[in-house]
Amino acid sequence: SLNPPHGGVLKDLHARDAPIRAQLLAESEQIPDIRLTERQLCDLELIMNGGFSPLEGFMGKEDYESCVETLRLADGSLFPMPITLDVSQAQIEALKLAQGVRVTLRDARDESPLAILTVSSIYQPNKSNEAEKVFGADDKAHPAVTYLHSSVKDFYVGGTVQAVNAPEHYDYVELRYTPRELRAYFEKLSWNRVVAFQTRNPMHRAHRELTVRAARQQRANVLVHPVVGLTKPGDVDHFTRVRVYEAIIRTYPKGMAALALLPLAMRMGGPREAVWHAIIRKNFGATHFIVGRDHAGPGKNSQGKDFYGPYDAQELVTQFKDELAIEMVPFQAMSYIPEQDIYQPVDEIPKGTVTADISGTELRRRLKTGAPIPDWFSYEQVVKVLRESYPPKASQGFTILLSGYVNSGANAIAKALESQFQQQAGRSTSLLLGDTIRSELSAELGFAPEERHRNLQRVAFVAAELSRAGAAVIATPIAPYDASRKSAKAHIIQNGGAGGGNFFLVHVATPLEYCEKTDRRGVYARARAGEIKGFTGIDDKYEVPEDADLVVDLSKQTVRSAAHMIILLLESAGLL
Ligand code: PPS
Repeated sequence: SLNPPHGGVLKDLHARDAPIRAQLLAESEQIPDIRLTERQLCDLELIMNGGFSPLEGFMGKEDYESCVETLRLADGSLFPMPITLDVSQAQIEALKLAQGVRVTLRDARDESPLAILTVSSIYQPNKSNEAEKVFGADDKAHPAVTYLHSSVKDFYVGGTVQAVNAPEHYDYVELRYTPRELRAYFEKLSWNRVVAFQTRNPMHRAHRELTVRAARQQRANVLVHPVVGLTKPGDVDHFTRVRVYEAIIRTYPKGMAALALLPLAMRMGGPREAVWHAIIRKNFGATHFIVGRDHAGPGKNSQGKDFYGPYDAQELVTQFKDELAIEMVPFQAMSYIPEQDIYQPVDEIPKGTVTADISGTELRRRLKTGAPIPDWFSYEQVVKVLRESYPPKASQGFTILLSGYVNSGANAIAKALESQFQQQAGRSTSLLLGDTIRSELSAELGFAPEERHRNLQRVAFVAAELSRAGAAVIATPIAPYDASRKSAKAHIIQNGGAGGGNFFLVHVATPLEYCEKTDRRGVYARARAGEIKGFTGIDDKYEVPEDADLVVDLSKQTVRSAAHMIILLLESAGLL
């Protein structure tokens, strides 16, 4: 039969509170409420469905202190990760939080009531101590420590919760199983021995081989149980990863493996996190749990050293093995042996054998350049999914900002580029000409510094949206201010594409006299005559960019040659 939950009883609060749910729902509308952060939401979901058994709420002062200092709750049961609900002083006052007070915990996305918390204690954590004890160092290079100091509010409120609604999910609903559902699934298939595999990364053949191997060694089935809550900043997004897992699950021997998604907010807490992960998998019914080398590792600390030793996690899980009652299976690093076309555990490969590996860095490089990713490393379907989410440079969108005086020729260059891009199939091209933006997006704005700034940030917003969708964007506002250009650039890099948007600043450095001399519309004449006030170059500044990727000048070169220089710039960046 299946592995009993941690502490013996599955704390399925939805089932427990079902008989009084209508009453709780009615009460939830009458009492003060707290809107949960993303992380609190993940935690609450697992508190309510029993994934965090034996917890029945957020930790009160005693449990918290005991957990931080001893990895145990106040009653002695093993639970290594503090699960806390942080609030501000202002919230405490506004909600009149005090022992015995009941508050509704709401989903911030749709305001729906999820649970009612009965406050047992309100306390101020020592964050530095929490960082030291739980994560090993009060070092901001650790993502959870940064989170603790910069996002976590100053007080914790502890208390048990009563379940009203599970948080709603709209993605991959069919792959989300509660502990109760997963247990029923295992029961139905007579899966009495289940090896759970934790992951926050795309899976390739080596992962498939090591889990198959673990399953065969243990005569067990495999549960691929990836985290889709919060993982390490910079990870591949879970939408992409789940498509990868769906592809990889089909490569397992028939009937061996199942895929279920875990809405966990990881802390990257290494050894403590590994013990926590084991507890969670036990609650979901697994009997075995694969613990990786540097399991849930946060990377390097501010001294450039790893936060935890490579085997610390495995050692800590082993140390608690009797209490955990879920068997630790050490992750066996696998290497490919081309000669035999098989994967073997690295520690079983005889010295001198030729092996092949592709590192994470090398994989990212190949995705970027579109270089082939061999079948022995991954599966065609997996690579296809990754390439869709991380298109090679040649199919990524980009933004070119042509900045310069009025009548610098930026528009002519933009139109020349548009023709050249249209000649090459593949991307759609968007021209954001200065006057189009002014009439379509910024009609109410004038030319005061703040308004010019706003105008450029709107350009950046639109450009980033289009670039992310794969378009070639050419924008030609004057963009006279350095700080405004820099924030536009930052926005586009941040939002203009999966691996970072592509942005180029081209300074159209046609001199003012030349722009003025060739101005057939007479705008400069009107500015000189004082009919237009605060005109760029006349009585408003143009800050020459120090950070242009390219400088062109139509007093010295033709539109064709300027456009060609831009084409060569894009070509050298791999975009054409
Ligand atoms: S900015 O600084 O980037 O917001 O300027 P931009 O949006 O490119 O607007 C330039 C067009 O507005 C006309 N115009 C002025 N330009 C500069 N300064 C002032 N005070 C000003 N007032 C109006 C300018 O002639 C540009 O029009 P087009 O038709 O594009 O040449």
